[in-house]
Amino acid sequence: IYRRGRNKYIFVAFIILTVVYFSHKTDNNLVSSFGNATERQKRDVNVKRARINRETYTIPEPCVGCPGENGQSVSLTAEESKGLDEVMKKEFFNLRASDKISLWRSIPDTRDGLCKSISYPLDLPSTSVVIVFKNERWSPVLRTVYSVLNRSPKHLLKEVILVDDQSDIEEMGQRLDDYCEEHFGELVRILRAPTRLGLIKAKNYGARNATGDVVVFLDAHCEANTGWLEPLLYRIKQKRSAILCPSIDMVGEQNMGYSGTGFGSVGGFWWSLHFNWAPISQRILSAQKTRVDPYPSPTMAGGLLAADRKYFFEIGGYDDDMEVWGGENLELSFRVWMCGGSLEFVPCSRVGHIFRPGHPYNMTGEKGKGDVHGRNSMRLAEVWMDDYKRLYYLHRRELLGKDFGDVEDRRAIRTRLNCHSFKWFLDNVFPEKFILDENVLAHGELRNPTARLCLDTLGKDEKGSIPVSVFQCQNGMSANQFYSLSKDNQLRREETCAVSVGSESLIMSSCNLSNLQHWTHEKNGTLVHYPSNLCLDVEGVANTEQVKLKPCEPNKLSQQWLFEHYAK
Ligand code: UD2
Ligand code: MN
Repeated sequence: IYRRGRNKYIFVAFIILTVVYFSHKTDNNLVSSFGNATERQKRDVNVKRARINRETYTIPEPCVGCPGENGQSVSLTAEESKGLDEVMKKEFFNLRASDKISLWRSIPDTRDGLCKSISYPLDLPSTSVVIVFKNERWSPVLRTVYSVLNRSPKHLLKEVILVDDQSDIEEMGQRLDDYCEEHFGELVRILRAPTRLGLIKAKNYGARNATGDVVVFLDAHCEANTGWLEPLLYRIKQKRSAILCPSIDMVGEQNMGYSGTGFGSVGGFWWSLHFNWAPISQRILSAQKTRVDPYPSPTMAGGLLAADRKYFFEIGGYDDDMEVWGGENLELSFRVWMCGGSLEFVPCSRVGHIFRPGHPYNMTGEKGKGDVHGRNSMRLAEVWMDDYKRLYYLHRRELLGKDFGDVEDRRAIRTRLNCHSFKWFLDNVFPEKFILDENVLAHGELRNPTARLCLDTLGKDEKGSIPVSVFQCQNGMSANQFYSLSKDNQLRREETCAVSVGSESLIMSSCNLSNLQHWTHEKNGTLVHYPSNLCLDVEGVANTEQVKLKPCEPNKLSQQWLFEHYAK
């Protein structure tokens, strides 16, 4: 009996040693089975330190003394910079710098001091984090995952779901499966899309497979910051129909430096249905009890949001007929507001994101071909914008009459939920939004009939200031020639107003109610810049040149202006 017992112990010890031996061996194999072993080792050098103990869920210390520590930017040696241009052209961010940084790094806590003193109840909804990816790279994806795992309270994070939208990157296949299995077990699930879904359908797919009370979407190149999750969940617990967005911090695409963005913005939109940031209005600020309260925003950028999972689908999830990229963010924004919910920004929740100037994947959809954003936006305009869709088509005239697929199911959501009109949205949620042709004194082309020239942006980017120029009139066919005379007497476009600089020059610059932007359109046809008492004049001005301010002469033909439409 004694001998048999001893044999048993020897046997057990042998098994243990074998297991230990093989698990180490697997580790080494992993290192050498992928590309250049030293590269791989260098890359994963800090992974061990990032590993979570799954039984006790002990959060490891982020790497100390490592590149990129505390969110610092990373510089490359001359050697490492070789061929960087090619990398940037393909990835649109500095993958080399990212690969030098630990998968689990410290970043500055960018929250307002007030946030740190808020204590949230322990009893908050459980969460599934859904991250969709197409051709994203190893280090940013895993850094996203680690930041979520390590900075979310254990009892609130049910799972992280990675949806691979048919990536072409070898290491994001089996190797990622193995890695996640080994390091995270059941906490991280990987779903492989059966066909290329595009990010919109991929998000739906991930969320349909989620089991948490709340679904959080993140892009695959994010870093969740300290305390990011609790304020989102707390607000959803208070208000189930609120969709929440964290404040988006910046991770520099050139050097991976993490920096906080101040708050003071809401989401807006261009009538061309692109997203933009707009200043937070006094109306909203004064409704806040403290400066870190969640506050309403008309729209969102799209990538990062939290919603009650069941509520998200009750109001229609995402439009499964939208392709690849674009439009779904405005569609969900309009919809949640119009159908009785709200969209809110949460200053105390902060998540970094790498904004890339391009996409590492093709933007061609089956139906939208090269213009997926255009077709997706048609669908949203046709379903949600009522007559205001005219302002979208004003910018996208070539889309009029084009096929945008079947939207009956989407329109049925409006009926089923008895949603408000788009006018209600504009009046109640975004009263600051300038409507080009409503409540204005005049709008459309602004012509000088004799010269047959019209005011024209010349297609310049209107995010900054641009000159006030002219071009041959296009008979109302070009959005570049659409100007309005507002009831506040501004000569303006969607976001910019004509203002004088120096004695006779004019630029289009962001609108404010300063009297430098004040114009009067006289009965005699002149446009008088009120503060200088000078007139808009095309004398000696040719196509694509700037118009000037000149002393007013009521009968001078170069000072005669006619809008396409006048209010009755
Ligand atoms: C912004 C949003 C993004 C989405 C998009 C409009 C932020 C920070 N990001 O674009 O989430 O709302 O506007 O549609 O607000 N992907 C796929 N399949 C594809 C294409 C992309 O899975 O066919 C993934 C991609 O790998 C990434 C995510 O979708 O993880 C978002 O794509 P992006 O980062 O290229 O979009 P971004 O940040 O320019
Ligand atoms: Mn992104």
